[in-house]
Formats: sequence, C-alpha cells, structure tokens
Amino acid sequence: MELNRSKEWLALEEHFSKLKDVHLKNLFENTPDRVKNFIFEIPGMYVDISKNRITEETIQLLLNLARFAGLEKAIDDMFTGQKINETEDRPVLHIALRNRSNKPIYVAGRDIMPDINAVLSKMADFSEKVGSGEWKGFSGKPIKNIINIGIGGSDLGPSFACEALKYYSNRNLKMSFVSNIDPTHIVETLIDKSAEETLFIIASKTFTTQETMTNAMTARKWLIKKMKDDKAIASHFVAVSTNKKEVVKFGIDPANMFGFWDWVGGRYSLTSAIGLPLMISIGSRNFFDLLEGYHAMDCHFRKTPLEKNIPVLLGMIGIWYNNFFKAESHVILPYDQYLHRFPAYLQQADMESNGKSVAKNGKKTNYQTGPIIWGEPGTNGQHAFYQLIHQGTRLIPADFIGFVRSLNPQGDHHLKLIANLFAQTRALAFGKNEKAVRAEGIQDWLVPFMCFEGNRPTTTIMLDKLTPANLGKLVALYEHKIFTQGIIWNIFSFDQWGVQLGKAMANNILPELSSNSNNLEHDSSTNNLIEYFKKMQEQQ
Ligand code: G6Q
Repeated sequence: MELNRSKEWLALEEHFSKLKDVHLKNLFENTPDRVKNFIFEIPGMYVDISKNRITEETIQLLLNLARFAGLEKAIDDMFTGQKINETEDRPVLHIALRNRSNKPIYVAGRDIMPDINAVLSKMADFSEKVGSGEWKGFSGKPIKNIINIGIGGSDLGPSFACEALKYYSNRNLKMSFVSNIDPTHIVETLIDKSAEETLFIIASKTFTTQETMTNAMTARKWLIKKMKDDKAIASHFVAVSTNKKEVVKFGIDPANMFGFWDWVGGRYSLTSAIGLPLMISIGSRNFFDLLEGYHAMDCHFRKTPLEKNIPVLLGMIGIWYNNFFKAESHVILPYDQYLHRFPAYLQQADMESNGKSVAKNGKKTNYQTGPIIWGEPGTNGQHAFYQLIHQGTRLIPADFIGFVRSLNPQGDHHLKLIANLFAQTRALAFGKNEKAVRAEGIQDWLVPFMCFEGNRPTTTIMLDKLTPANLGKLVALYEHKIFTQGIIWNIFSFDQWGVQLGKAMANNILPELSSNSNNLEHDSSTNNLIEYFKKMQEQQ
C-alpha cells in the first residue's frame, strides 16, 4: 500500500489538522512540565524535543507510521549486512567500521571484522610514524604538511572532522584538503608548502574520479619537479581506495595503500580508511575514541525501542514537518566554532541520501522526500539569516547543538554563547506578542514590525564536551536519522545516481572544449556556451 494512503498516514493528517494552529506557548501552558516527556539522554548527550510542535499523541502516530514502514526490520537488515543498497546490489555496513564489540558481521558468509581491524591497525601504525617524524620524506626530512586529495565523500568527512577535532590535533602537522578541480584549489594549497615535507593522501573509492585524479596528477608532477626524482613518489604519496589496480597504475606502492570496501558509501566513509588524515592529525587513540562514540550511538539505534530511540524520534519529527507542515528545509545550528563545517557535511549526508523522487518500486513518489539542509555556526548566523527563521513566511525546523563545557574557556565567552543558544530557542518558540511590544513603549506604527509570532520549532542537542567520542555520537545520530527517513519515504538512501550523471556528462563535454570541430549535438544553450567559451579563449 502507498505510504500516504496508509491508515497511519491518514491518522497523522487528521491529527495535523487539529494541531497545525496550536501554539507552542499553549502546549507549554497546558502542560507546564511538558519538557519531562520530551527529553532523551544517552551518556554524554541530552536531547530536548519539547520545543517542537508535537504532543505525545503525535509521537505515537509517527511511530505507528514508522512501524507501518517496517523500520524495525530495516534497522535489523542494515546491521546484519542484508543487501539493502539494492540498486547497487550491496549491503550497507558503515556500522561495521566502528563495531567496537568486534562481534562478527558477515558479508557473503565471511566475517568482515578481521579485515576492518587489519586496516585500522595499518592506519594506526602509519599515523604514529608520520606523527612522530619516523616517516621521512625522500630527502630524509619528517613530514609537516598532509594534503588530502579527494572529493565528496572522500573529502567532506575528514575535512569536517579535522576541523571539529582540531583541539586534539598534532599542531606540528598542517592539514590541507584539495577537492575542487578548479586549479586555484591545488595551486593555492601548494603555494607555501615545501615538497620535502609534504605527504599527499590520494583518497578515492574508485580511483577514477576526474577531479581527484586530475589534482593527484598535478601534485605528482609538482613533487617530481621539486624533488627531481620519480622515486620520491614512494615517500610522499599514499592512497586510500578500493581500487588497487588503479593505485598501482598511478605509481603508489600497494604497501602504502589503505583499503576499504564497496559496502562503505562515500558519504558514510569517515570511519573507514578515508578517515586517515583525521587519524594522523588527532592520533589513533582519539580516533578509536571517535569510533567508540559512533558505536555507542549505533547500539542505541539498534537496541532502543522506537519510543526512546533518539535518531528515530528526530527522523520522525523531520517527517512531521516535511510531509505534514510542508517545511522545505531544515537548518543545523551548531553553537561551536569547531563544528563550522558540520552543516556542509550533513548537507551531503542527508541530501545525497534522501534527495530521491523514485520509490523502491520504481514509481515516482507522490510525497516530498529529503529536505534542503543548511546552516552555519551560532552565534554568527544570528547576525545573518536568523531574521528569516524568526519573522519570514516559511517554517524552518532548526537543530541547535551546544556543549556544556568549552574546550577553550575564556572569561565569560562560553556562558554568553550558550545564553544566546537558549535565548534563540525560547524566542523562536514563544515569540513576542503585541502586548509585550507595546509595554516597551514602542510607537504604534512600529508595533507590527516588532512582533514575533513564535511557534517556530527547534530541537536542542546538548553534549557535555566536544570530545572525539561525542562527535562520533553526533554524526551517527544524524546518519541514523537520515536512514530512518529514507525507510519511511521508501527510497534507496544509499545510491547517488545524480553524482554519477555529473561525472559522465563532464567527460562528454571535455573533449569538445579543446576540439577544432564545431559539430556539437547538445541543446542550443549548451552548444552556444561551448562556442562562446572557445571563441573567447582564442582571443586571449
Ligand atoms: C558519496 C558519493 C560521492 C563520492 C565522490 C568521490 O557518497 O558517492 O560524493 O564520494 O564522488 O568518489 P570517489 O571516492 O570514488 O573518488
């Protein structure tokens, strides 16, 4: 039966018609200790969903929908290695990468844990060598610069996490990430680097991605030119990939290759060898703590009844806004400067996973799927786009993320930061009515502009401190939230045909930009763009 014809969906529609005009203010006034029913905790993390436009009945009805969609079985299928990525004919096992229990997980009858552990040990060993200076460049100098060359899932995870966990980093190592094929990215990155002290990590699952291979070849040329010897490659290049053949073809010794597997999706690969730059930067002990945190959330997701399951609840609340309130976007607001790339990271995780419009049966969905994800760290956003969240015409559910303790205590900065976080969620929920504005002696004509309707929903996620383990919990929380929503929408969350399309189309146009022939067979707009580009290039 179609999702939005199910009795569970219809019950939610009816419930929505009753709740849509109810103000959060009334929900809190009617049940003063409302918060009690809407706080969920796991060690180190406290989640308050009370400032959402929900009642206990909403949660029950949403969970009925989750059961109708088969969420419990779907969770089990993922954790037991069923081929849930059907369009690519693979299991989805990023949870195995951080399975710190080490209990066997089977793919095609074979326990994959020994392979995972072997790669982790190899990574730890290598990280230790680089961090301690034991790993030397070709001329005998220790490494000072690590440059990761990768894109999408082979870039966003480690680059976001290196920023997030910078506090724990080895400050003798400078981490850089090159992803864009725009030559500016690699040129600007190499400008202040000494080749003798630079290590490149070429990170690509397929080792065929145009951007990464182009940047890798440029890096290779730069290094050989500077070091004046091809043999320097062995000390300055390592690879992270599933494609040994291409790695060898590039000239990297397979001994310096860190493998992973086709059942790790790019955007879920931070805890695989793709996390190598992070491990080098923060050291293996911190990296293993990160894995512990992921694993704690994985266990919570797998074992906790839906009623208390944090990723499930956040996922279902997202469905409530997306499909019933028709919210179009969801904003992520981390009140921590170290998390400044978290919204960008989640943008890929969420939008590449659930930006689909075909259901598993091959038919177009007749309901909305993944929302637009965006955000910036607080308090910066408050001085920029919060205006639209407070007084604009759209409903934008928001996640506020904060930490009880700052890693860099400095006077009253942290108290001010957190006061802002709490004040924002309060203002968004309760607004400011005409009476309160008038009481401030505001001139009559100005009153409407100074009123805040409120009733803007928020979820507050507090963690005790930005530790590697807590970061792991946070990322896994969102991964499983995304999974939950994909199951409800009955879409395949683990493929990305849109990315493949881009890869193929650029390869078609590339030869045309440098060919003399004018035999173009695209639409008139594309043909003209190509001709304009060629003509202007010739004039220079
Ligand atoms: C992620 C996507 C995509 C991918 C990049 C890089 O889930 O598949 O972002 O990670 O296109 O691919 P390679 O790692 O194969 O270079």
